[in-house]
Amino acid sequence: MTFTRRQFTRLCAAAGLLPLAAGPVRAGSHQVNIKSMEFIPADLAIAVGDTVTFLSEDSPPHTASAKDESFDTGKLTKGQSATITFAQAGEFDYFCKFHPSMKARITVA
Ligand SMILES: [Cu+2]
Repeated sequence: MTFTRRQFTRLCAAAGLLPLAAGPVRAGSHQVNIKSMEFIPADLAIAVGDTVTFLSEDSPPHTASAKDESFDTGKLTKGQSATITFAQAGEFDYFCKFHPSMKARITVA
């Protein structure tokens, strides 16, 4: 029994033998919820290149603003979110500009 090239390719694909095209490594994505005047989680460890989406689920407006000014979500009202990409390693302390007692940290390694 002989196979045409097309049949052979189909057979291999069906058997899962064809290597899938290797895509770029996908950066991780994380979420910080802003709720009851808190960033949750308050301490988050991520990898360089990952993204963090800050989602407000709180009635008062909030921001997630880096102490070193490396990022700032701007004002987020309930239901709004902002996504930040962390391209540099380091420890990033951040706070809410409206409620400076709200503090949290993202560690990028
Ligand atoms: Cu706030």
